[in-house]
Amino acid sequence: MTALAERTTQASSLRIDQDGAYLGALVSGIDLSKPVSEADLAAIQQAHAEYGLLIFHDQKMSSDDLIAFGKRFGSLSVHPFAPNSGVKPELITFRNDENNPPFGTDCWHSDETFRLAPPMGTMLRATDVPSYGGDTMFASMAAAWEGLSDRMQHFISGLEAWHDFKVFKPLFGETAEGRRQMRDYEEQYPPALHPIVTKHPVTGRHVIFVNPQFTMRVKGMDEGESTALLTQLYDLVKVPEYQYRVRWQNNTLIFWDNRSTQHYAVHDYFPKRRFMDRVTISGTHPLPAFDAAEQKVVRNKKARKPEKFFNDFGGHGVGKG
Ligand SMILES: O=C(O)CCC(=O)C(=O)O
Ligand SMILES: [Fe+2]
Repeated sequence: MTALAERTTQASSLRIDQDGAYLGALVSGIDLSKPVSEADLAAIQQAHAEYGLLIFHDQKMSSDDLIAFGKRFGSLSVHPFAPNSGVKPELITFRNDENNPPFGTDCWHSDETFRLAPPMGTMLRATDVPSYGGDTMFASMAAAWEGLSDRMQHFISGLEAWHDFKVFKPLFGETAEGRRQMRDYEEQYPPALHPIVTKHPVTGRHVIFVNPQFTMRVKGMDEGESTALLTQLYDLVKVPEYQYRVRWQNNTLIFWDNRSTQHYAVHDYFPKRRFMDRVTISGTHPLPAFDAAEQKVVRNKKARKPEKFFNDFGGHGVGKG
């Protein structure tokens, strides 16, 4: 039994066993359809931050039980673009089969980083999954930070990047009404500026907080620099040592720490059926691990332009013939 589980009450049969080198732990000895004790809850909360991903197998429970368990960790948020059950908007219902191929999740990401305060964690439970295929991959972005050279760590310290909901924009369609709706969402969810290196609020570990699904651009860099740097940081999820792969069974529930991990839903099962329920726990603004770099530190210096350039835009000024 791990030290974490020992911290729970004598009566508890909770077990938490680390299952991956840098993230992932199996949680057993608990029935999530029943109320969870405060002591077990505290142990789960700590393990969630420490291992980044918790896997609970054989959890026969209703969607109301899932909602109730999620609410023990904070308020549940409603996803503006994911399918929900209507009656319970905080419950996302993925119902993928031959008539409804999955959309937008076969891309590495942390959930909803287009929000100023992205979720602290997400719970996903399999209700009907294929006997093989449809795994979910995870990567520890704390391990990714720790694996960088001192030089690279130094280079990205204090940088910030813009995130937005770009991946969902095709959902609006190329009609006047679609464009109008998209503008409404753009008002509601303006681009969010997050530190590239965050500090985990529980563990204090540093985390690389950019992802290809939502991150747009590094603040203060030109497009070429930004793309090169982001591509390099995105590629860190591909390092096998930082990964963990969830193999689903019906009634498996997982709970990931959205502040320190990225995930990717492997789309190799279509046209088979894969049904999942999800709840998302609200989070807070990501904490910077370092003070934001001053703009002049990251200013483009590849060719010093004469001061005049900044006034007349190199001949491209408005109203010039
Ligand atoms: O379907 C999955 O395995 C994960 C989907 C996903 O990205 C999510 O629920 O946040
Ligand atoms: Fe996701």
